[in-house]
Amino acid sequence: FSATSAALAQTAPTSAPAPGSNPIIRNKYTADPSAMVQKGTVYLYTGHDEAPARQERYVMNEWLCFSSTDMVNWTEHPIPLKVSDFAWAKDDAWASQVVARNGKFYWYAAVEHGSIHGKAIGVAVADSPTGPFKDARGSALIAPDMTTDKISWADIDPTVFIDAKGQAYLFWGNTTCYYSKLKANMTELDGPIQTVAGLPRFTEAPWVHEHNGWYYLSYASEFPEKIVYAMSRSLEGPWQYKGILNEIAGNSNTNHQAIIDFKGQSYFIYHNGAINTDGGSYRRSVCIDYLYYNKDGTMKRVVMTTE
Ligand code: FUB
Repeated sequence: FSATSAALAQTAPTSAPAPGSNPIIRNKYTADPSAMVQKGTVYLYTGHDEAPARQERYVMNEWLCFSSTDMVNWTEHPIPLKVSDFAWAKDDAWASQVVARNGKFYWYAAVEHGSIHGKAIGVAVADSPTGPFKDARGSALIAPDMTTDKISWADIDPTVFIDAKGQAYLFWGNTTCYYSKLKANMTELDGPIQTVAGLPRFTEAPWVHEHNGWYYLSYASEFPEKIVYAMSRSLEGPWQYKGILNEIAGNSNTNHQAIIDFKGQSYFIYHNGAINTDGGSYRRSVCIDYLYYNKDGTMKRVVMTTE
């Protein structure tokens, strides 16, 4: 990615850091990014695609953490969280998100449950954005329930948003998008699990963010996945579908996005399978491009850049 190629429809503020070349992490395969801004630093959390070349299935045992103050130079931190840190889980360090509250950092992560068939969502907690993180509950926050779930991977891809009144919401899901309030302790649901309506062709990867009084719920749609989005004035809906934000990710069946504002510029963080000859759906790489809004609050389509 380069600052010049970003100038598609608008120009970034001159003070806004331009992201480095895509993919931004090259020493490891990284997937399912989430990001958090804390005190002038961007913390990037990713899954780690460990599948060897030509092995066409996920091998994901841990999550990774990188930080940057300029969106170009990324420091990798010691591995902050592994599937094995959740004693009740057995596999699949899938998508996750870290959020800050009351001086602590809560990491919501999808894993394969160890004793119940299906995917589950756990939550780990730390005093620092870089960890070490420890299981905050000793059990799944969302456990699979095959009496109600139509698929064993229904409970994946958590995203958490805390509104201006301090109410935290957890969104997640595959095929159906769910949400529930979280208690202030961030480790228990507060009320029933609800279904999000108004998200056509929802596959997975919800990400909720706010910008100028609008809430945005972006998600991966169909296969190969493109990122689409809906907008609402309330986190509880109704959500109004707005269409495509980002086309199919190069050489990867999945895409998965995070959206942040940093130093006056919005960024779209995602993954594709573009890095060298071994890259692909099971060896993905995180990329970053600028994100721009229209005057009516809709988002301009993000065109992937590769340099
Ligand atoms: O990385 C495993 C799964 O692939 C994620 O949970 C989905 O969002 C998709 O990216």
